[in-house]
Amino acid sequence: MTTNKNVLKFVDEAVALCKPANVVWITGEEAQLEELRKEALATGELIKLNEEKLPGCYLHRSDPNDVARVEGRTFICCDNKEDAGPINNWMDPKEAYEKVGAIFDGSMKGKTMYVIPYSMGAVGSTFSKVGIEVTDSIYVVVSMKIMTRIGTKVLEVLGDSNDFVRGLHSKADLDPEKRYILHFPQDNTIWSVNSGYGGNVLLGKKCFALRIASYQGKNEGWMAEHMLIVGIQNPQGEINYITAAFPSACGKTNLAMLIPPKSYLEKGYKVWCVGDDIAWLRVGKDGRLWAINPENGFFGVAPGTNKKSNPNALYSTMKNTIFTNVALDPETNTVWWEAMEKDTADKKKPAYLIDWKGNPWTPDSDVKAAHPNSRFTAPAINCPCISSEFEAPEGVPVTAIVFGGRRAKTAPLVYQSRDWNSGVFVGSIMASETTAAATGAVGVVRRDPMAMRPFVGYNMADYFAHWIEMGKKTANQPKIFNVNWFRTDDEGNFIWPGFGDNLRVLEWIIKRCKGEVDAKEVAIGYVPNAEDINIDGLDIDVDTVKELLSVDKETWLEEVKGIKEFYAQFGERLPKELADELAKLEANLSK
Ligand code: OXD
Ligand code: MN
Repeated sequence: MTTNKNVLKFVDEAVALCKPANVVWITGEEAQLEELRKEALATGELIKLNEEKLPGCYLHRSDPNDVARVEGRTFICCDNKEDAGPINNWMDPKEAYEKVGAIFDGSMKGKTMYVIPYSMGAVGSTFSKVGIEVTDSIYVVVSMKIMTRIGTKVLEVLGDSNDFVRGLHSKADLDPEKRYILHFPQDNTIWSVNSGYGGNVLLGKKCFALRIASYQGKNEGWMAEHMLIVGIQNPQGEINYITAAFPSACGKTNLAMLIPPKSYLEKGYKVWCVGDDIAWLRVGKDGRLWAINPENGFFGVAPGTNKKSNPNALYSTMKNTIFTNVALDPETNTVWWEAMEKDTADKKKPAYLIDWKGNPWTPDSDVKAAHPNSRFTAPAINCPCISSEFEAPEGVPVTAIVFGGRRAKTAPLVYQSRDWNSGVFVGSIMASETTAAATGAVGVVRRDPMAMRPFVGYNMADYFAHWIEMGKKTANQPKIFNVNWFRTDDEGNFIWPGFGDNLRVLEWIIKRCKGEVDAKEVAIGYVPNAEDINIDGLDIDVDTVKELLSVDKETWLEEVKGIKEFYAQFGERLPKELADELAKLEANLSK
């Protein structure tokens, strides 16, 4: 399929190591993919769903011990430990190749090896990058078809170049003790073994488009970020693009596809989704930051998604989608997950289902029908509000960057940073309660700078420095904000309605960027005057908005202590600009 010597050498080496029975190159043609789906149906790797109700859709169940990203077993393998930094797990590359090479050795005996050429970003765009993933999993092949652009056309664009990311994946025995997700940024290489979970094995996504790409971006002068990209069209037809970084499973897909509140729809507001998880950002000729979504599909969290919370996401899953670890309704041969009952007339859960592990389930069962991190892998073109710029080779210009986390108290509904560097500081101190997207305890507050804690492929302090550098290179900088949709009252109920109503906050953000609205300066930056957040048609009053926007000095002084502890681990490598911002914050709070 190619004469590219570098690609052939990489595949030959993978064959020599994994010793598959045969090798199949993925061309991207539908006939080949259909054959593979049939094979997966025969082995039970995929289950065909109701062709009338969910055409082209399949259910996949991963091993119950393999349902989320494994941050504890994810490593950055670079020569110097200090270059991986204090947040990442580090392994010496030589040791890693030896140790994990022994696990790969013969792992595909009797199996087929699939070679998937793929492009992150539109094929052939100067912003895009090529990867080759070698895998023994049909689930990976058919999912990569949805999440990236694959096949012969990618090899054609690559030509003789050696500029591609080498990805090697084997399910091996799915042994959690021998599960490793390794990144070799200096070699443009990813090794993933003993897992079949999307975030660990669809190597174009977290492994390449964030961990390896963040390293490439640092060296090449651009940024790879864990951000959605959304376009907000006002009644005059003008579209402003916002990128937003929230930790995993904190509502990026919902914000990227939000349906405006009724009064906004009536006025003519529209929302366009460019991406829901990853943005690659570069400085354009006009001095603005431009963003592309390198992905081709959505790997969204299923539970919680329904016709009310995110109709666009739900609609996106109605055809050519792979569901993983959701429940099966055997009567209709369709899928189900928690919160689907919330938008039905009787609000009742189905009487009988097969749960995500394949066991019988009724509403009386004391387990969830779908795994909390069950997913849909859906083509982006299915989304009713997909942006006309989704494939634009140069991407879209960014008006505002928004950071956010899941915080019950501390952070106000929205605030604006004073300038670029204080915005970098705001991103660097992000904290959030953990979710089911990664293994480990759920609901524990941890620092998750720029929502990139699990995804920076090098030292986090150098990553902060790269952000500061990018600010210097960007003549027309976007403004930087922080939002928190998750503030709770004393009874623990969310105060802000969230979902579509978040547009009310985005509207204020855009007005700020255009200098159309004033704000109040407080210790942490600028907060809105409560009257400037449009609450027409909402059940809350101005006093509640004031509460949502309040900044409690004592809570923030505690926060400062946490930030100091967090920063301390970076030692001398922490950019001075951030230390200065922290000192400023502390001084402001002590006034
Ligand atoms: C994801 C994640 O799957 O962040 O997007 O875990
Ligand atoms: Mn993500």
